[in-house]
Amino acid sequence: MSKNGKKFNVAIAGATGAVGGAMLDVLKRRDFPVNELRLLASKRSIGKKIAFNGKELEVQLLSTDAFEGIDIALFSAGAERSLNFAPAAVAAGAVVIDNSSAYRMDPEIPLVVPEVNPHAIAQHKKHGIIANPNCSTIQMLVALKPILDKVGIKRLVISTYQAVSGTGAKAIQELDQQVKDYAENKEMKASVYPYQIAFNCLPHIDSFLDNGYTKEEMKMVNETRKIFEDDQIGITATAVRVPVYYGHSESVNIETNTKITAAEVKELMVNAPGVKLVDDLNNLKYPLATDCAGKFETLVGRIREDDSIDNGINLWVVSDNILKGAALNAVQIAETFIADYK
Ligand code: 25A
Ligand code: L14
Repeated sequence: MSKNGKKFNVAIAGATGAVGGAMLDVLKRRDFPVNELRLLASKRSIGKKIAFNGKELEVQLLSTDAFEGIDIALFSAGAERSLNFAPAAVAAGAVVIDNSSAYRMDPEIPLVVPEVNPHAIAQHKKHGIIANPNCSTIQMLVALKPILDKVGIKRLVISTYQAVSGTGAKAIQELDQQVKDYAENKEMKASVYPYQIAFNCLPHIDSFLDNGYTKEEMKMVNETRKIFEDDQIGITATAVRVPVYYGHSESVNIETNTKITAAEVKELMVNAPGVKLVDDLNNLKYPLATDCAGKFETLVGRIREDDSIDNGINLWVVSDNILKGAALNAVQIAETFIADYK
């Protein structure tokens, strides 16, 4: 993976969070060529010890002078921290791979899914930052890329069913607590979300905008157009939080430019990088959130033609939002960067 066995000094900003913890795991699982690993978080976590490759590492404060000697800085501590500290990491000579929404729509900053647009990484040279897309967008585009290349895409109608882990560790605890309180006949308290999330569906992810959509829904519209380099694709989305811990599920209705059959789409999915076809109705095989947790692949199934239009296809797309939706995609960007763009 590394050129000439070279190893890199890697920092993780937000190392104690749901995504930061997964970044550590993914670096290990993919045998990323790490020399020094520096774990950074807020005051709350300073001194906390985390094991990596047999060594106990102490969490240090995320600050402007925390990046000396770092080659690659993976950020997942929220947009505000990225805006405050990514420039310092770049000034110290690191390339920043940012998981927040801070830089995604900046036209001078590449927004990358390695299976889809690895070539965009070349633009890192301008600002030293590469943005990691929104979780729901990443998994959808991994499934759509082969269809885009084969027949073109005119319009997408999306509904998402998103896990609480996307909001971070506190939301995982909130669902846990509500389920326990329900079982014990106690009152359920909501603090991370405005309403009870246990046994409920909230059509509300991130904040509302003036157009009536949520930011999460508009991320899918705008980030898809940027990554596919096509402002003409029609896209409309409804993003829903569901009481699932790990794994986002998505219903994706696609209008293609020219006809493609369900059988042809299945064939494409068998060969698509990062995709696992799970579509065997006779044996009740279809993608499930409970099957995607901990896996690197995006599961695609329920592939069928939409007969209400000339060129329509429906997909059900499921992936671990913390892995392909965040930590894995970030580490894959780092791998592509060191292999081809450093
Ligand atoms: O700000 P945003 O953009 O809205 O993002 C909100 C959160 O979404 C998650 C991530 O939460 C992020 O902070 N997230 C972001 N992108 C995501 C994506 N693509 C994503 N989730 C999924 N997909 P998280 O809980 O996973 O991680 C938070 C990490 O950020 C560190 N951090 C926060 N503020 C910081 C900071 N680091 C430096 N300076 C700051 N000012 C945070 O470290 C964690 O690593 P920590 O030390 O603050 O948290 C340690 C533990 O404490 C818990 N905790 C967090 N907040 C509180 C808290 N405990 C009590 N009270 C709190 N207010 C954390 O859960 C962690 O376990
Ligand atoms: O990456 O699920 O823009 O609450 C922000 C909110 C990811 C998920 C992002 C959530 C996200 C998220």
